[in-house]
This record gives sequence, structure tokens and C-alpha cells, in this order.
Amino acid sequence: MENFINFMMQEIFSEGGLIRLKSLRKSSAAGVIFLLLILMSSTFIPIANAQRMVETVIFSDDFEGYEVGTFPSSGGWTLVWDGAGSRYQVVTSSHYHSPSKSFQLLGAYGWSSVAEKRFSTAARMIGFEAYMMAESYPQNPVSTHAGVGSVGFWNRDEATWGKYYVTVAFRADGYLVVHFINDAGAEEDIELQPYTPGMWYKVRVVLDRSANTFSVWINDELKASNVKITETNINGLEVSSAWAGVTCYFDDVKVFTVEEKAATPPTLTLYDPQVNGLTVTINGVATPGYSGASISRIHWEWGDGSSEDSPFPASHMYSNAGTYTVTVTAYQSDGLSVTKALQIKVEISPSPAIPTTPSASSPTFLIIFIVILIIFIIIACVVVLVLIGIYLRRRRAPPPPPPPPPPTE
Ligand SMILES: [Ca+2]
Repeated sequence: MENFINFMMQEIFSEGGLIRLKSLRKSSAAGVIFLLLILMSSTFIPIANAQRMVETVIFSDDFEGYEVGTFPSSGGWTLVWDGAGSRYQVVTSSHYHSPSKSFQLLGAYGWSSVAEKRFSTAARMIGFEAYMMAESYPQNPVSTHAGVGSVGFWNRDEATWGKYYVTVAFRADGYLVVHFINDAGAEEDIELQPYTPGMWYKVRVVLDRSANTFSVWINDELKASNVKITETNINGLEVSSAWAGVTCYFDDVKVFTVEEKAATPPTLTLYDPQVNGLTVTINGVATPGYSGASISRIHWEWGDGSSEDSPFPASHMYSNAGTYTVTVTAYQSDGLSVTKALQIKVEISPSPAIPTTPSASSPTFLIIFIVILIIFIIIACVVVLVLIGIYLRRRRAPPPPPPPPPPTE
């Protein structure tokens, strides 16, 4: 009967791809518990049409590869206007986000410092990310809304002084703003948050060029989303220090494309449950559906009303014998999940006899037996050799001296 059940279960599992049952036959060990798995249902619950965003870097620069005091021309940067003088528009080690250098710009009243790096892509969605810092608040700004320094998408050739489609800027009144040309063609600022001189801010903008909208993050916090913008003709990333004459620093700059791709759910493999009395232990493996995703948690419904989050392997003790459906769900970092269920039967069984001596078939016993046998043979050989030695020595012993001649008379 048991063989028949095993056979049936293997058939079921091989079709369902669920669980290997080879070790089940071993579980028929004496008297204790055995596990009967009869069913198995495998339920995948992907979220329909789930998408993930995949970034591809067009260029990035941490400004570590340049000599301090030089302009980063070799990285493809161009100095468009030289602000307070070209000697100030250089890679520096005085401030940096990573690991030892950044790019410094210093504008002057009436003459900004602007550097750009051009790029070209047909991607529908593009973005930029940069760390930026202002050394101080401006002393005598042209106006409270004057720019101090900025990073963003522009086109030098689209207007006399270049067209700034969407940039994140330090403003003279102490606000970090996103500056853009709105869908009516007018320049507009959205205040994002106050800034503090001497602090690095991570700024990020993603622009959808088919919808003409952008979203902006400061320090990974979304500050504005789906803001409408004029149609863009971007061909470069600019970094700048404006008329306020404040030294600004830029580091870890990158421009990237963003693509939507289908997200695939994780996969889940459950190994044969191990049952010991009323306790079941289940091991397995959960694998993310794609590179970049991770398994965030494994959730267990034990079928007796209790549930928990636990990594593999998980154990559970039931209060009563019976058949239970265990449901395991692996969740991925993007929220996608996969669920599998199996039935187990637990029984109260007599305490298993604890073997006090090794069984004759155990490898340990065989090793001990062989060692004892070898020692016995060695001792026996030694004894035999000693006896032979004694025998030979006696045979070779000199004959006893002849008896003394009889006394002559
Ligand atoms: Ca750096």
C-alpha cells in the first residue's frame, strides 16, 4: 500500500513539478511518524501586466579620473562660459561626495560659469542624477529668485544663452527648486525644499519625452511627479554656477535612459517536508524572477490557523494529529509573489527507540569492527612471533656441559 502511495505521489509531483518525493520511502522508518503527502497544488499568482523600470546609463562621471586643478575635457565636458575665470572651473579635492574629488564651478556677477556634456539618445524616457552642493548662501543676490547653481537638461543651441528645459537649482532665497519651461512655454520654478550650504543633495529627474512630463526626487524622496513641460529638444547636461558668485560642486553625475519591461514573479521550490511527531520542517528555495529583484519575505500559513514570516527552513509544531494544508508564499521586492501549497499528515507516535548501540549495518559499527579486527590480528601475530622466537632460542641453546670425568683412583 505504501509503495502504491509513493508511486502515485511521484507521478503527481513529476507532472506538477512540485516536490521530489524520493526520500519518502526512507521515511517509513520504524514506528514513528510518517508522512503522507497526498496532494499537491501548485498555484502561481503573478500580478498581471506588472512592469519594472530598467535604467541604462548613457554616461556617468565621478570626477576621480582627472588631475586636481584641471578642467575635465578628457571626459567630454566643455566649458561654455567661464564665470569668474577658467581657473575656477576645475576638478577639486576640497569637497567631494565620492571618494576624493568633485567638479567645481564659480560664476561671477553678470557672467555665469556653465559646463556641459552632450549626449544623444532616441529613448522615450531619459533622466539625470547628480550630487550637488553650494558652498554658501549668496551675499548680494540679484533677486531672491536668482539662481545660484544648477544641473539639468538643456540645449546650448536652442537660445542665445541656451535653453534650460528642466534643471534642479539652488535658488538665492535658500530653496532647492526645479526650474523648467512649462507647457505654456513659460519659465517656472517649483520649490522642492530648503537647502543648507555645505551639504550634498542627491537630485534626480526622469523625463518622459512622449508625454512631456517629468518627476523629480531630492535625496531619493519624490518631490514632484508628472509635471507638464514644453516639448524638449535636449542634447546635453549642463552644470552651472550663476551670477550669485557662489562656488558650487558637482559629483557622481549620470544621464540614463529608462525602459519599462515586464516584471516576472519569483520562483519557489519546496523540498520534501520532514515530519517528526507533530512537528513539520520544510526547506526550499525562492529565487527572484529577474536581476535586480530580491526576495523580501516568505510567508507561511500552517493550515491550523497560525501563520508567520520565516526564512527557509521553517518548522511548526501542531497541537493535534491530522492532515493540514501548508501554504507558502514568496514575495519579491516589487510585490510580485508565488504561492505553493501542500498537504501533510502528522501523527502522534510512540517515542522512537533511541539506539544505544550502533546498528550492525551502520558505517560506524563497521569501522570499529574492522579496527578491532586489525588490532586483534596484530596482537596475534606478535604473540605467535614471540613464541616462535622462544622456541628457536631454546633449540639453539648449547648442549649442557659434559659431566665431569669420574675421579681417578
Ligand atoms: Ca567624486
